[in-house]
This record gives sequence, C-alpha cells and structure tokens, in this order.
Amino acid sequence: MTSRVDRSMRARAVTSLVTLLVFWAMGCDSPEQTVDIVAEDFRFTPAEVRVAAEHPIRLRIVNAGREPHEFKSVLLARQTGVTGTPPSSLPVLPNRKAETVVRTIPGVYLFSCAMLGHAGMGGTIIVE
Ligand SMILES: [Cu+2]
Repeated sequence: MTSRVDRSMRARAVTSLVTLLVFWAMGCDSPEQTVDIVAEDFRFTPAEVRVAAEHPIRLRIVNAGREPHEFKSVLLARQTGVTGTPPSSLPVLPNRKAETVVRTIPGVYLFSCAMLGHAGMGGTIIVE
C-alpha cells in the first residue's frame, strides 16, 4: 500500500525525470547555423561574417574559382567530430566544397588562404 506522500514524491520524481530528458534532448539537438563562404580567385565572399555564439557553426567553403584554395583559421581548432588534432586548414579544389562544424566561443577569428601566393585572400568571422 502506498501513502499519499509516496505518490506525491513519485509524481515529482517523474516530473523531474521528464524535465531532465527534455533538456537533454534540447542539448543534443542544438541547431547549427550555416555559414557559406565562397572562395574565388582571389578573395573570400563574404569577407566578414557575424554569428551568434549560442549554436555551433556549420562552415561551408565553396571554391568557385579556377585555382585550388585552402581556408585557414584558428577557429578550425574547435571542429567537432574530429578524432585527434583537427586540421588547421581546409583545402578546397575548384568546383568543390569543404564542410565542417565548429563549436562557438565569442571572439574575432581571422581567416585566410594558405595557398602560396594567395596572401591577399582573407576575412573575419565574428562570434558574438
Ligand atoms: Cu586561395
């Protein structure tokens, strides 16, 4: 036989468990914000991107030029789903796309092209 107090405690425990599961599910299903950056010969468009720090960034680099390009940024150190040390740059061949997801921490992150002779290609990702 269960007392009224037992039932009340059980109801509270179930409510707490459901609340925890909802928060867990929300955390696991954190929406990404997609940032598309086009690499051309010889610039990145847009050269400045602003994103909110609340959600991870799905970063897509599209090479619309004729030259190979290599997106490089310290932001790539925060890539998710990478085993070992994440690469500091993403090579992108012409007519191809490179994609990764990075965790966000507020800050200003410069990016550039790591290809020899492409020093003029650069930009900024501002996470706020
Ligand atoms: Cu380049």
